[in-house]
Amino acid sequence: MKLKITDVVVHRLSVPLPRPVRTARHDHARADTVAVEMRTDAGLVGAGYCFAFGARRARALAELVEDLAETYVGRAPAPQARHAEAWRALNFIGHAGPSLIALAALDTACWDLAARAANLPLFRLLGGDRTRVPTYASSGLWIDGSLDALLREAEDFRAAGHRAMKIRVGRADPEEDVERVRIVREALGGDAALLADVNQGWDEPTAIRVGRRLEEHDLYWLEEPLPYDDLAGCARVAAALDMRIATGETDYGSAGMKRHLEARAADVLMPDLQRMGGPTEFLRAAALCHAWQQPVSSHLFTETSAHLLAATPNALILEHMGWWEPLFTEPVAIEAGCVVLSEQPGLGCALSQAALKRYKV
Ligand code: SMN
Ligand code: MG
Repeated sequence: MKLKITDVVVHRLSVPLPRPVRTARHDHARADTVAVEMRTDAGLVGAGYCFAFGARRARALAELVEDLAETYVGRAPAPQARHAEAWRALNFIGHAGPSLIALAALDTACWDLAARAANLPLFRLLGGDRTRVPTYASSGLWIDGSLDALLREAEDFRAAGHRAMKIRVGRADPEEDVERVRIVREALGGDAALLADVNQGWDEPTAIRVGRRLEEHDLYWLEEPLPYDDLAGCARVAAALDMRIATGETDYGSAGMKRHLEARAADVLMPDLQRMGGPTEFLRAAALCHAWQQPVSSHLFTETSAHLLAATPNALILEHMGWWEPLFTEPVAIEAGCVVLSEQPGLGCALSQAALKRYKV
């Protein structure tokens, strides 16, 4: 069956966060989201989204999505081919920043469509057959929570089926970071992992000094210790510390991940689906990591990243961020520390029409 994309509907949404995101770098209460429905003449619909913190920034993204959608409409949902054309169209304004973020929504929707057209879940279309991907809870343990709140959230995550979770560090007083990590780590006991994210909040000497204290508390990894583009500094931190260092979420495209690998910036890279420009480049980034014998993780975008990691042999762990769950007809299923992939075609979930109305701006 030859399919044709007939229409791309772009929805501007404001999704309230259950709790404001507070890290060494973020303080936001809403995810300003651009959702895409890619429609075909056969009635199949593919879904994708991208987002920014800030309504006007999201409006700019929506403009770019509308513009790039022209390279998809009237064509077959062949994601590699459409991505290559959109990439060429972006050459002048650049292959980083909002260009790639906007492309990600379309590339995701196109892969969803391709899998639906093949009547396969996306991870099977990509050649995977793992139906469970280890995951960690990320929608909480923010930098500003009280100790009581941290312990309650950790309990809630465990009750939801998680066996790993991420705390944010990088407070003005690093002694408080060490104490908060110690207390949460102790409360979790032996069968749950704790990750810590600095969100670029330290300089190199602080990262090495505080990192040494934190590694006494058995962290699964320490994330983004330095400003994201200080690759040489991050490499020195990774070499100085025994625990895993993860980074990469803030850089763009597989070229960004290549720079990280060449600099040996970290032990694990965590490409962000929208900063990659969608699944096409995410998979290239994962393959580059494979060639460098490095594990790969993910950042946000759990619905899609779960499929990509399920089809990636060097995948380590998936970030579970529940912010966009209200947009979809099906929640992502979690059991015993893993996301369980659906056997439904495509992403296994669709945008909910009621949610598109509720969150419309
Ligand atoms: C993060 C980044 C952007 C928004 C929210 C949270 C954080 C993470 O760095 O890794 O989850
Ligand atoms: Mg992070």
